[in-house]
Amino acid sequence: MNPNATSDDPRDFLQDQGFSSYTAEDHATWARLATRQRALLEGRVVDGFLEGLDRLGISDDGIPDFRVMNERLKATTGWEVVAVPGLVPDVVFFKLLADRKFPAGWWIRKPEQIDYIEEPDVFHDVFGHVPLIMQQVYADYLEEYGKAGLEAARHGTLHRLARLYWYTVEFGLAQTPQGLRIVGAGIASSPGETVFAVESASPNRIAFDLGRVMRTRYRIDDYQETYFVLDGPDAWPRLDIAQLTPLWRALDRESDLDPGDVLPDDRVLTRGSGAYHREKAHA
Ligand code: HBI
Ligand code: FE
Repeated sequence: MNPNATSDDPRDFLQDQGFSSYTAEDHATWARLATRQRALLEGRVVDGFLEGLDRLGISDDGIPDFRVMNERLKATTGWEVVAVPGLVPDVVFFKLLADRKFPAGWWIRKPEQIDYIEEPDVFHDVFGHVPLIMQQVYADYLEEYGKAGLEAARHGTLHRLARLYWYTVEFGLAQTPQGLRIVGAGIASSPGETVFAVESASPNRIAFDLGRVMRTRYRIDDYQETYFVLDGPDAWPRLDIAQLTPLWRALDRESDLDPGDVLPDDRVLTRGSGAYHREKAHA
């Protein structure tokens, strides 16, 4: 898929978005996804997300032009979206984030894949991820995540960073004065999970704790059994390298947790019924 799979130089993976090559069908796919998602997100996503979409000029009409979006993004938080062909190696991903560059797939799913794709496309990456990068605290968190990732690569603790990303950037929720809201891009770009994560009685919703999250395995094949909830829409954790190293050392003495586990020390906001995954397992 990429020109040089063993390279850890980000420059080997960057491409041009090729904005003028999108077809009318490509733009129509974006329009269908964005229109549906924006309606579902109203009242379920943090306000900053919808503000970010508007301030970036991300519309329901068609795929955004990265050049236009980047002018606004750079002026606001100093970030930039760069086009990549698909998943890039972990170290490349971390280097880009540490340099305030967000890698986004430039391609878009085909109409027959409208609800399921295996690799992130421009809809997931741009509609799902980029709006919150207009918020300073989130922009700083992502940069710190990239720097922590480079450190984790040296310590052999990449899996802990991947879990943190999964349970915050992809599948995070946040407590807000208006109630529970979505902050994760994996939720915000999925119609089914947008409703499930906020409203279903099935999943656990547990107050975010850095060490707890780094111990917890996740499922990539279905909705999450547990969501971790930030204490506010801006309550992204600080990732201080000096504190992460001893944390990783302590976690190595503890067992990993399964996605549905609930511990006596957890601050449980909703104890899930587990019904959704139980029914699937017996189907
Ligand atoms: N590459 N393009 C892209 N997008 C991602 O979200 C991504 C990636 N490479 C690695 C990765 N994510 C994660 O596994 C890291 O957070 C560990
Ligand atoms: Fe993603």
